Amino acid sequence: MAGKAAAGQDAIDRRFMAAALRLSRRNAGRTATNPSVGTVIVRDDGAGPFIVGTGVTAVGGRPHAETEALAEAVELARGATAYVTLEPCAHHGRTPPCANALVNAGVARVVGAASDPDPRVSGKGYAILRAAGVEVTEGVLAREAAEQMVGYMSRSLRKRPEVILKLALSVDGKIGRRGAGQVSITGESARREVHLMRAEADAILVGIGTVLEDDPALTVRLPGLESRSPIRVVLDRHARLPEASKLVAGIDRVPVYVAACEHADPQRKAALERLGVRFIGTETVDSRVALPELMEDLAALGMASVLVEGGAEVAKAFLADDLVDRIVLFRGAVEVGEGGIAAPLDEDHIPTGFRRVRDMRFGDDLYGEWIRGM
Ligand code: AOF
Ligand code: ZN
Repeated sequence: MAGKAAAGQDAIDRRFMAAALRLSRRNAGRTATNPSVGTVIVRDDGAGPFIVGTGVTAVGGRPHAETEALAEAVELARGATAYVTLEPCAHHGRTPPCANALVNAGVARVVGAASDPDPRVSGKGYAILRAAGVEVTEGVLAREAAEQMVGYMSRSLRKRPEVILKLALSVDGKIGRRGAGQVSITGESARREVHLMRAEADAILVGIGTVLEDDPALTVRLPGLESRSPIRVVLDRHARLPEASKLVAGIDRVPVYVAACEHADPQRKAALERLGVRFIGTETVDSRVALPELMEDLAALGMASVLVEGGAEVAKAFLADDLVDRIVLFRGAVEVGEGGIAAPLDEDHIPTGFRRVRDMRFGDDLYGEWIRGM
């Protein structure tokens, strides 16, 4: 294709890939250890392109997106173009390879966004397609796809989850008040946004200080999304987690992991274990839980993204270990005043290497988001 026609096809490809990426978000956070992939199958019989099948990686990770979309398109997939946000798989896992399924369905062209770093796939998916005579275009909206699947990419390539640091700052730069329990810094719509962030993460992490101060439940409490609460992780080197905490109370519905050090009181640990608490990450540095190793442990458990929600010391530790990939700051309109706990960072003190990618407003609260390349 040359000139105008190629440019036209380019625009069409980007449009349908954008649709596939939007679609893939539907199951984000619910497909571990698989990424949530989107597939859109498109035909053009001369009167312009139209969609004949769509699919998203199913909850739990299987079936894969391509299989779902092909099941919808059936015979109409013959001669069509499939837009996939991730290179189609090439391995016989618990499902047959998607690359073969696309070939068998008679798909004429496959447009892919991100390449799959999984060594069982990496390049082989596209190779199967090409060997069967399918036209392949790689890398359409690749950056957007990689950003959307950053957790999966991080877990595959770095053996650790994506770490998102979220902080809510009062107008006077505080994140709470000592001895005051949970202080409301942001309003209702910002709270809903935080719950959405939780729903898309695989784990939420806080320090024991926050648990003792706030007794948070750390669950998703949005109508319809209650079942999407990620596991909860507490940095608690002495295993001080109270048996009567809300975290323990909700343990049957959402697991609680405690990262304690090997010197923690074995009786405390046993008591918590009897209540269902699981212990991880016993490696320590200067008698603190070693965060890089803990992140590796979480990745090994299948966690691709961790939302760090507090408090100040925990945030500082993650920043000091250079483990933060994304920073989200909410700036509320409330003043905390006397006794306030100073925020570990603010909009004017974002570490170097991060770039601002989003600015939003939730009611009276401001939202800023910064990311750093992997
Ligand atoms: C696809 N389409 O929708 C997804 C893919 O355990 P399995 O057999 O499901 O394989 C997991 C791998 O499959 C995962 O590491 C990644 O390479 C790929 N994910 N591939 O063709 C999909 N979710
Ligand atoms: Zn597949």
